[in-house]
Amino acid sequence: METQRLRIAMQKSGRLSQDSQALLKSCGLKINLLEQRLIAHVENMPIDILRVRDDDIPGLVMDGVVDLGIIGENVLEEEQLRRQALGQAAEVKVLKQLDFGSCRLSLAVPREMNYTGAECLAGKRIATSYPGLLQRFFDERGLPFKSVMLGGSVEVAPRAGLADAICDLVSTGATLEANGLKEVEVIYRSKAALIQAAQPLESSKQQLIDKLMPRIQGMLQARE
Ligand code: PRT
Ligand code: ZN
Repeated sequence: METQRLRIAMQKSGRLSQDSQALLKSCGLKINLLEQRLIAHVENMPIDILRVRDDDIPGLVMDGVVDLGIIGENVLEEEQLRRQALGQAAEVKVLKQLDFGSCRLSLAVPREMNYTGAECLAGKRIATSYPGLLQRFFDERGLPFKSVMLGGSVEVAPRAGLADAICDLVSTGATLEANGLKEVEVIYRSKAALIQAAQPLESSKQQLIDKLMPRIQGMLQARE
């Protein structure tokens, strides 16, 4: 196994894939991602790209299985909260916040509800895929609530009678609107970020990262 190749994890297919790939290409990495393979070798640099579910990326970086990752801050923060609750190591270095993947994690309630503040939801059932971030929001306010964990289709939970409210990602708000819901609190604002394992890397890998960072920085500035 060639351990000296830098390993970068990115989302295989989803909202972050195209932009992640474009960012790496703009830094001069020659990547051929046409094949449906887990690992893509960068042709012109000692780098391997791992293409995985976005949810797996924070853990892979925290455990040092890969050296860098491109991930939504929402997913990173949620995994950190989950690991911290279990007393597990959850450190990563955030090298750079990126300019894509913008969204917010928000509380939403049925349109007809007379919402006057988070207290309205005290003791209520709230469906979410982000139990850690939701818990933190309610803990900070000293309010009790019941978490309903759903991996997907969170927005249909109130109509299906599974929950009184939801806590889900929003970008345009069209999904909430289509499901008769209204956004009432933003609990977390997120963008994609480039993260690095907390453990020190072999010097050749670190030198490569140090060479790539100004290019990424330059790219981001150019399109500001
Ligand atoms: O398969 P894999 O696990 O890798 O992908 P995924 O389905 O878990 O994630 P994906 O591709 O949907 O999202 C990846 C990341 O993109 C998220 O973790 C966020 O950081 C970011 N992102 C940005 C979003 C959105 N915008 C977004 N709008 N992620 C999800 N949504 C969904 C939201 O959950 C809701 O269903 O889009 C809907 C709301 O959109 P609007 O425009 O109707 O408000
Ligand atoms: Zn996911």
